[in-house]
Amino acid sequence: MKSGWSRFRRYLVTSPNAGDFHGRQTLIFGVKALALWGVLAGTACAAPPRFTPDRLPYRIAWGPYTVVVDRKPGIPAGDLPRQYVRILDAKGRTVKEVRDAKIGDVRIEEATGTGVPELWIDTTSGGMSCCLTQYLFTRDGGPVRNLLIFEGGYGNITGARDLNRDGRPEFIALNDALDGYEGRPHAVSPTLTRVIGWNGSRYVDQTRRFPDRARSEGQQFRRRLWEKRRATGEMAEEERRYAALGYYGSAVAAGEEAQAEAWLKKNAPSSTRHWVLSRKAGIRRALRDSARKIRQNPAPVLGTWD
Ligand SMILES: [Ca+2]
Repeated sequence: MKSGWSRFRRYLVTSPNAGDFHGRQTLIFGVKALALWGVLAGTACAAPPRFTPDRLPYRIAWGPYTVVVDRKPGIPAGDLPRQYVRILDAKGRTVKEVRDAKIGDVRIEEATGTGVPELWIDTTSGGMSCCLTQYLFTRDGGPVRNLLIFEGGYGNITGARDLNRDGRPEFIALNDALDGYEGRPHAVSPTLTRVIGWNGSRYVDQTRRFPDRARSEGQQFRRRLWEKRRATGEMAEEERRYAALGYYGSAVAAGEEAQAEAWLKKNAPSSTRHWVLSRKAGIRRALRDSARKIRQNPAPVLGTWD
C-alpha cells in the first residue's frame, strides 16, 4: 500500500490535471520549520517517523493527543486484516477510533488554513486498490472532530489548493462515479476529477463552483474521442465510448452538459453519439449519487471490520 502522496505522484504522471504538491510542500515546509526551530532552540529535534503500513504499532504525537495505529489482536493468519487508528487524549483515553481492514496512511498536515495541523487517515477495505476511505480530523477550537469522510473507492484526494483564495484549501480528488458503469471493467472505466470544498458547515462536492479541473479533464477525453473518430477495428468503438463517457461525465461534473451534447452531436460518429446521449440520465444519476461519498460523522468509532 503506497502512501496518499505516492498515489498522488503516480496519478500526476498519468494526468496533468489533478492537483498540485501543495500538501506535500506544506509538509516539507513544516518539517523544515520544525528543524529550524530545533536549531534555534538549541535542542535535538527529529521529524516524527513517517507512517509505514504494516510496521505496527505506530505512534505519533498530535498536539496534546497521541495517535496510535495497530492491528486488532487474535485475527488468524490468512484472514482479512483488521487494523485501527486510535486518537488518545492526555490521559490515554480513546476519543476517536477508525477501523478498516488496513490503515494505508496517517499524516499530520494543515488542511483548513488556520495553522493548527489536522490529522489525515487513509484506510482500505482490502483488495489491490479498492476501496479507499479518507478521514480528516481537526483539533482546532475544541475537542477532536471529524471534518470529512471521503469514500473514494478507486479514487482519492490527490492534492489541496486554495482555489478561491479565502485561506482554506479545497481538495482535488479523483471521482470514480463512472467506475463499473453498465458493467465496464475498472481498467476501462473513465476516472473523473472532483473538487471538495467547505460550504461553511461541512465539506461538499464543489466541482461546479470550480469547473476548471473537470473541464480540463473533459477536454482530454474529448481530444481522445476526436483522435479515434475514424478509427476502425474491434476496439475502436469501445475506445470512443470510453472517451465519450469520460467527456460527457466531466461535462456533467462541471455543469456544462449542454455544450458537451452540442459538441458530440456535431463531431462524434453516430454510433458513439447515440450510445452516450441515450445514457444522459444514468450518467447524471451516477454523478449525483457519488456526491454522497463526501460525508461527516461525529460518532466516536468510524469504519467497520466486516
Ligand atoms: Ca478556499
